[in-house]
Amino acid sequence: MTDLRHRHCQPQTGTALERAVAERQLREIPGWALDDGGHSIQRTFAFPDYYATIAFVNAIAWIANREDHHPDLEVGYNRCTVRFSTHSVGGLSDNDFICAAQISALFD
Ligand code: H2B
Repeated sequence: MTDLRHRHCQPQTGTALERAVAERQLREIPGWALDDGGHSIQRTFAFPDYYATIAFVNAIAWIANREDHHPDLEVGYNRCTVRFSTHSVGGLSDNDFICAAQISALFD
C-alpha cells in the first residue's frame, strides 16, 4: 500500500475502523497512541519555545485545510497535542492516519 504520507483524505461516510485495524495502522505512525475506547489517536509534540510551537500549529492548519480533515489541538508554550478522529464515522477512519503521518513528517 502507498505510504500514508503520500495518500490524501477522502470523504468518509461508512463505519469507523475496527480496533484491530486501527492498531495495525498505528504501527505505521510511531509516537501516536490510540485512546482507550479506540475512537481517536493522539500525539504530543515538544518544542523549544512558543514561536516554534505556533509555527508547527500553522503547518498543521495548512495540512488540515488541504486535506479537509481537522484535528483537535491543545497548545501550550512549548508543546502541542494533536488528536484525530473522524466525526462523520463516529471514530477512526483512514483519514486520521493519513493526516497523522503527514503531520509527523513535519517533525520527525
Ligand atoms: N474533520 C474531522 N476530523 N472529521 C470529519 O468528519 C470532518 C473533518 N469532516 N473536517 C469534514 C471536515 C467535512 O465536514 C467536510 C464537509 O468535508
